[in-house]
Amino acid sequence: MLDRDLIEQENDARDAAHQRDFEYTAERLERDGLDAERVVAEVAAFEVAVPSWALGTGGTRFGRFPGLGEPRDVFEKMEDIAVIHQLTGSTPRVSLHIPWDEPEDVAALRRHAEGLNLGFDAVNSNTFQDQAGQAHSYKFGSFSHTDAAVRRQGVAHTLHVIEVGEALGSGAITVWLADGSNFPGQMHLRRSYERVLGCLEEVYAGLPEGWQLYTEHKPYEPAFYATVVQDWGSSLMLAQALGARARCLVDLGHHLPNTNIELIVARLITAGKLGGFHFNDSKYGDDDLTTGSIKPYQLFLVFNELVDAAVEGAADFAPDYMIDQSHNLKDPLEALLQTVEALQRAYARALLVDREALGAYQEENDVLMAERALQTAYERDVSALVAEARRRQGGALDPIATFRRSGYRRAKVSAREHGAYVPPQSL
Ligand SMILES: [Mn+2]
Repeated sequence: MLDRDLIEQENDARDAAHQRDFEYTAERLERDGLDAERVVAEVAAFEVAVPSWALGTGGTRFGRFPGLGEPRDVFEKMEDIAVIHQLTGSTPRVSLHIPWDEPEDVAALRRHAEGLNLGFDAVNSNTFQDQAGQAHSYKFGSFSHTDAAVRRQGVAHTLHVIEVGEALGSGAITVWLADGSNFPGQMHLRRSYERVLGCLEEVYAGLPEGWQLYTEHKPYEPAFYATVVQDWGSSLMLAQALGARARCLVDLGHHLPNTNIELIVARLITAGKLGGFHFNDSKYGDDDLTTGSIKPYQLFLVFNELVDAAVEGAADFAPDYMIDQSHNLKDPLEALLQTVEALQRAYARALLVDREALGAYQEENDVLMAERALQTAYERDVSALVAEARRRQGGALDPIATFRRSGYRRAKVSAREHGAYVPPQSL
């Protein structure tokens, strides 16, 4: 982990300028009746989980260009996440993927996490790849497979993932299925869905006390004609059929171009079925780019719905925030620091929406002023607010500059010289 003194020194060097920026921001907000301290406190309380698979360089089907000093196993991935948490104060949990992160000694992994001041978020199952020694292939599906033996194998794996998660102190499982077909006629559209529901019912029945099940939809890839859980409608039907502890997970990259994602978020909130998020960004498809890098206004509008629901005390509203990205070109650790900052900024701006005024404009059908209420919040400079929130959490005013100054990656290049870790392609 990083030396605490280094973070302090880096913060001290920026302190005078930061104080001036913060005071100006607070004064500017006060003039509009907004409270900077409230935003700082809310952003400081914001938490997002980091997926274990985002710490190594990702790849595409065409190739992968790994960087040096990347983590070789789940223990080293946890060390990198601990550094992100040190610098941001916002990533206290890791989301594991089984079997990629299958620990030989679960208790040892839990002790390792506790030593790093980390916990475990939702665990993820994998029935989209065949593993060595596996009896049946998922080539033609897992939970939707026509052969009951394949379905039983998929359910048994998912229940095993839950068991591992329970031993680690996790409280949720995310199920994303690659099941689907490439050609019309290949798969019976209704029966394949019914088989998926049947398997999920078995998984749901095996949920430990207090656990949640998240169903994650995705429109296409690897199934290019029809994916069984392809949209939020299918995901909502599953969650509603399963019961109160099943909810929908929204991966921002799992929508067709131009989809209004904030509207989907609003619908799922109304249904009491918004389970959580996989944050990332995309231009064309499931690109898994850095959150907020392509459509920052959309990210703000999503957070606007979340803040609105929280303010109104929407029922069954407690979404779980996770990142799901593939870093093919950037240093993964730096990209994740950038991601946390993008989330904090979007959240801070959403907190600065004048909701009373917005509600009045909506009632009066004052289109321009209603739109401007959102744009005004989006255009505010929240840099000093999120920096202050990070510092109050023990983090860095400038996480990326502090990370670069620390020499952490250089140190890991020699320490992790004999790397064997091959991260997966993007999900
Ligand atoms: Mn995802």
